[in-house]
Amino acid sequence: MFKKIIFFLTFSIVFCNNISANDGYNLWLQYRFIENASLREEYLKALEKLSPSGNSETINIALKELDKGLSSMLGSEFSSTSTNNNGNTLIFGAKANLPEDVILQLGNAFNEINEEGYVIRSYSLKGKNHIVITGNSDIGVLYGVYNFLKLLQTNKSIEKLNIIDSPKIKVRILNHWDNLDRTVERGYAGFSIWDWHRLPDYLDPRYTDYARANASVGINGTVLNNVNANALILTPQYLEKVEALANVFRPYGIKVYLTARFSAPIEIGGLKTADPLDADVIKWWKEKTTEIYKRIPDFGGFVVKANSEGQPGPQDYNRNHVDGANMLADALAPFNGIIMWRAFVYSEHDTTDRAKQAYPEFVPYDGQFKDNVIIQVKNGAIDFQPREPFHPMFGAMPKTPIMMEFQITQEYLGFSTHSVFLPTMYEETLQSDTYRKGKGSIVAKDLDGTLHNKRLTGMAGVSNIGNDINWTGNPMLQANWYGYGRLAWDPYLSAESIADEWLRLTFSNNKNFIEPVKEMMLNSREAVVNYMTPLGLHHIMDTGHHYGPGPWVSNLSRPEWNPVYYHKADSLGIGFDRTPTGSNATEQYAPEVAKVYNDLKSISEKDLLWFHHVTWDYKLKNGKTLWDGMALKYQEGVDQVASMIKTWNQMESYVDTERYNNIKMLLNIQYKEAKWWRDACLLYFQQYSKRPLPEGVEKPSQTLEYFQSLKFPFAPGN
Ligand code: GCW
Repeated sequence: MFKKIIFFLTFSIVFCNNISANDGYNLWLQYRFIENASLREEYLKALEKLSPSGNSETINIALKELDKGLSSMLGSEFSSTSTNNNGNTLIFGAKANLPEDVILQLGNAFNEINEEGYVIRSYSLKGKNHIVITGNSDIGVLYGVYNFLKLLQTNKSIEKLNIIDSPKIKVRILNHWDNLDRTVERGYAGFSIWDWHRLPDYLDPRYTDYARANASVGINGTVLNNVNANALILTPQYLEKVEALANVFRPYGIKVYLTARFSAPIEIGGLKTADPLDADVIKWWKEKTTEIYKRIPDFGGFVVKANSEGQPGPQDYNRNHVDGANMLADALAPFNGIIMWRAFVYSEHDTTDRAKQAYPEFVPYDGQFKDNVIIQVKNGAIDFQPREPFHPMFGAMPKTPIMMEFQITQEYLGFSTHSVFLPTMYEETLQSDTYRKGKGSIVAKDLDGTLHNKRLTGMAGVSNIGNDINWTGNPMLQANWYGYGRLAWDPYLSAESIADEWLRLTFSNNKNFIEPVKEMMLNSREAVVNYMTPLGLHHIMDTGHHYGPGPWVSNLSRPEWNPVYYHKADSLGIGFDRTPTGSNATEQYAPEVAKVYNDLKSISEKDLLWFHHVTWDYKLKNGKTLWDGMALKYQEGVDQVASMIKTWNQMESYVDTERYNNIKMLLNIQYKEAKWWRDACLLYFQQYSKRPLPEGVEKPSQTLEYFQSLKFPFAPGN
């Protein structure tokens, strides 16, 4: 008996270790051993020798990654140091470093890719079958290598390869809302990964792993600090630390950017003003920029949040966004740096409809910004809600580069406890038709420059990364970092393909796992919309931290800080009238779009209460009254989470115990909170609708007073 136990324990330790311990740190770069022997054989045969061309740090990283990935997937039979000159070879390097006979195999391919693109091609020479991974730059090669490894990770054939791919967007960047004290604004995965105190001398290996993960999905920039900026980041004491990070990231093709606090000339420069037209201010920024480039020759540039939520900006001096952005752009231009000027302007002055604020501050100035300015626009006109119609600025500034700002961290979507797959939401915005140049003028085309022929293009994602061991506070949410990166590379990708690929890389290639979990992911965003803000409701989260429901909040000093401002529930009905009978925000869209939004017959019910105030008895398309339909949507959201749990509970045998349990516990919290949202919102709105809950909707477990009494003084991310 004793022997049996010993045997069992040894067996478990030796053979089951992999399955039980996986903290998620390796993200989608799991490189699981390929169990299928014939597939492994095929790969081994094709990879008898690795042959790097060029000797930059980037090419060494590519070699190390291949070694790591292939040894782990193919086991001890694979040798990265084989000198077998007669074997089938994987050769990788930039065009400039490839041997002539290999270049000949590539024909026109180099003309079809841009500076960061790559080519993966099979070819035969002297009776051997080789594969070449190449590009116009070493970074292109590195991207190619990651994509080649992905083929093996997803068990694809590598026999007749001919892959040509380039990023469609130039600036593919993460925005960290990280503060110098390591707190993270709207961060739900622990503290900041930047250990400012120990930088520059202590280089946490996480910095390298961060760069590696980003490079593997094509992200090529990072803004290290919060848009609610601290000017100290621009002082020598911090620039030295920024420089150390830039040195780590450089060989991975990642540029460093910083946020620039507009009042920095006063705060750290000793000037009396930050007026963008003041000669001393202009000089200060030029000198500051020069100082930065001395340390970081490939510094990317600045992001600026100006005149929004109390941040300083050019309007403090009666100047406008053009004056502010162009002044900084001039300072950066000699070094090829760019200014990402945010359009999230949310000032105290216009309270008729917050959704309308940005458009008049920017659109009339189209064509006046310098070439190295790009306007960074959130996906919707309010603020990262579970569902927002696309921002009317997309497509509306033909002469001004416009970049997307998506939020990867889930400020309004349940924090990192809720498993919401965001690429579905990103896809919805990217595919939205602006009609600015007729039908088919989708947002993605404004972003990749093809709609209006723009040179500078970009996409920013507000990071969900923290110092949690699994990076994102929930292994499922790694998919949002991954998916964001993939869409920044190619904004036309489908959320479905991203989910499929991510699941294979991260967990398993088994279709009994992939199919149900993929479906669960693809439905998860609609679920959160349903249990939080169905039918176009928005911004009804609790004050400040935005955790949980707070539709009753009405006591904050500015009208548009209060949820009641957004839902406008009264005895007659609910919703924000943004049509010509209301705020007329719809006039900011192309006429074709405005027409659809204005008309109750044509508007999608998903956006109904965003644009219309309708009566409680308004008939929905399914014949139900608005009240009944809304209540049923809340219930549907709860039921969707229940079904996510059911799906996940059947996946135990495909996932390591650690991640399985981790996700399971989080889904259970999500379920509890979905019910909380449903009950609190329905009880609150019921005071106005004065109608009973329809059949099929569960009775609330608590009173409205109870829900209103809940307080969360230490909710994270605030
Ligand atoms: O969504 C709001 C957030 C703020 C954030 C702001 C912004 C960084 O509540 O925390 O500030 O947006 O995007 O600037």
